[in-house]
Amino acid sequence: MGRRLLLTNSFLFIISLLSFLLPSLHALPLSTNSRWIVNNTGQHVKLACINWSSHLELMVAEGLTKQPVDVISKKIKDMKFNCVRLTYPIYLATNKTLASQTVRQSFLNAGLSKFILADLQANNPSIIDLSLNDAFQAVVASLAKNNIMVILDNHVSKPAWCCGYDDGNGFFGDQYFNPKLWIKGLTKMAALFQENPYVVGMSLRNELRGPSQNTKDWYRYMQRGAEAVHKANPNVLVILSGLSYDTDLSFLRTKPVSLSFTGKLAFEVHQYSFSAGLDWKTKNANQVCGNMTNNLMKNAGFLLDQGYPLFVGEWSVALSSISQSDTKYLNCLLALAVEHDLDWALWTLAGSYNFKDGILGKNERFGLLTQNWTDVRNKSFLQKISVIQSPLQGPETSYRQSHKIIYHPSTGLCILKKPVMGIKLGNCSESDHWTYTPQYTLDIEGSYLCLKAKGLNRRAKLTIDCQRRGTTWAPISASKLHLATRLSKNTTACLDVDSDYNLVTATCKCLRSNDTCDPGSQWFKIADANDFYY
Ligand SMILES: *[C@@H]1O[C@H](CO)[C@@H](O)[C@H](O)[C@H]1NC(C)=O
Ligand SMILES: *[C@@H]1O[C@H](CO)[C@@H](O)[C@H](O)[C@H]1NC(C)=O
Ligand SMILES: *[C@@H]1O[C@H](CO)[C@@H](O)[C@H](O)[C@H]1NC(C)=O
Ligand SMILES: *[C@@H]1O[C@H](CO)[C@@H](O)[C@H](O)[C@H]1NC(C)=O
Ligand SMILES: *[C@@H]1O[C@H](CO)[C@@H](O)[C@H](O)[C@H]1NC(C)=O
Ligand SMILES: *[C@@H]1O[C@H](CO)[C@@H](O)[C@H](O)[C@H]1NC(C)=O
Ligand SMILES: *[C@@H]1O[C@H](CO)[C@@H](O)[C@H](O)[C@H]1NC(C)=O
Ligand SMILES: *[C@@H]1O[C@H](CO)[C@@H](O)[C@H](O)[C@H]1NC(C)=O
Ligand SMILES: CC(=O)N[C@H]1CO[C@H](CO)[C@@H](O)[C@@H]1O
Repeated sequence: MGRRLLLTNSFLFIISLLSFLLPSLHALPLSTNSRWIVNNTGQHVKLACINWSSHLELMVAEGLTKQPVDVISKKIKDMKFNCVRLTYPIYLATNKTLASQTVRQSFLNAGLSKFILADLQANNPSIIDLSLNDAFQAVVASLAKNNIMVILDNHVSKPAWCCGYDDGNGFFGDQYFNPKLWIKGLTKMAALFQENPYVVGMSLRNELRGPSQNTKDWYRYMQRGAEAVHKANPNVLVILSGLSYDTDLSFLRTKPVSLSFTGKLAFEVHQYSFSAGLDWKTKNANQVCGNMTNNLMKNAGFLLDQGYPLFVGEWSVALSSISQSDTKYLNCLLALAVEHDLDWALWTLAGSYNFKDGILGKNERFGLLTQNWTDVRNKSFLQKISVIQSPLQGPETSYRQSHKIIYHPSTGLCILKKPVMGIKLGNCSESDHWTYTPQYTLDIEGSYLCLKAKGLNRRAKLTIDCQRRGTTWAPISASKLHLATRLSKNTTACLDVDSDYNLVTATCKCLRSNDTCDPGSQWFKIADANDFYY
């Protein structure tokens, strides 16, 4: 067994070495150019990541009992994610006794039966007898081999599911969260992957929270952590999360962080529907959406204007069955993500966990994959988010010329021209170049055509008669996502999509009522897109 271990280890080493020698597809390392993340030729690289956990008690990447690591990596690639937010506990880097245990021992120590080890053996024979530390590296190497970038996310100190308000992992100085040890762990992790260009970023600590959180210590330790990581590995982006479960970075508005380096700093924020309690279920969707958007911009989005990238490191809904209220949240968030072309990581890859809450293979309702990690749970969800997987905008000065797209989050599609003055919903990557004029008309660039309402419950069309009624479109309601036009002196209508995906104008819905009304079919976002990308 010792011999086999040695063999698998050197095999792994060669694989990793090979992957480092290959030129990377993305032209790494990454850096920042104002609010954009760019590659080494200055081109915008948008992070479209998926979370993959490796921070639970076993300290083993989830899913390895279900599928071979390479199969999982390839799946991530096939689903068009370019990056993984890979979570780990700091003890993996600081506690030798723990980290040098083999994966097999970790399962056995948790009292798990031989059956599950048989699954692990069958799917990942080259990993089962690696140390936890090497197994973590094997996962990173597999991702790198498949051209997937990695953001190492320090999720907790003591391995466990995150995040209790007062679980000893929440803030600097808490029972398990020794700041010195944390910096030591970050430094080790940064150094460990120094040679691997695919490790593009380190998110220093997930969801700070709890009774002892305060901004004074946030600056003190985050700045120290950032300097330590940068010193150990100047290639990685340093990503800082806020307070209150990473929903609040508002303190940075008046006091920026002070660091010795530039071009490597980004911020992270999390946004779930459940942060709003039951609001999405019981309150007016336009008001809740307006509220979420304003709060997110006020608490974190302002950083874009300050010239920092903003990474929405956790968001999503229970994909096992998307509820009506979650659909509203999702459409609202997608509109925001398109408008600002945000970087993000979806929560989560895992269809199930190796071992969680005392259950083997526990189902994850938020899992993008099915419980046995073989299929995508909801293909149309994946289709719907495909718009935000590619960059829409960027910093390239030669491509500054931008146009508009008219995005419909509920379908994930955009408004396109079709023959004989018609319009339809279609793939945003084929969008016409729209302009939104100061007179509120929506024109197709380089033509005399503009969007026109023909009457209530009738199809909208293109016209050359752009001075008339029905050709001005104003964003209304608390969400500003309805596009309203005046049909007659006292009739206002909203752009809508009928069940055949035709664009029509209809009575504006759900503007104020406090019911379960879903305005989704009437939500549109007029967003910037650079010619270079779209
Ligand atoms: C980054 O740079 C290379 C050229 O070095 C380019 O071909 C690549 O497509 C760029 N963009 C992205 C998004 O990776
Ligand atoms: C490291 O982990 C071992 C095994 O869980 C534990 O017994 C020990 O107390 C830990 N050491 C430190 C310094 O935390
Ligand atoms: C708006 O957000 C704030 C802060 O999260 C919350 O207290 C308030 O209830 C929300 N109001 C509505 C109408 O959603
Ligand atoms: C799958 O996703 C689509 C698009 O978001 C949604 O309309 C549908 O309800 C989802 N299906 C399930 C079973 O949740
Ligand atoms: C995985 O689950 C799907 C249904 O969710 C089933 O069709 C498939 O056979 C399962 N595959 C394996 C290998 O268990
Ligand atoms: C749009 O087209 C691209 C490229 O062909 C494809 O990857 C994507 O899935 C399409 N999106 C939708 C929503 O159909
Ligand atoms: C305005 O609309 C109402 C019904 O919505 C109608 O009764 C009224 O006659 C209209 N007034 C004018 C001036 O068109
Ligand atoms: C909706 O409910 C909120 C409180 O839940 C209340 O403040 C608001 O006035 C209500 N709006 C309407 C139009 O009833
Ligand atoms: C849906 C879900 O369980 N999300 C969890 C993901 O992890 C964070 C900690 O980073 C928790 O706070 C979320 O509840």
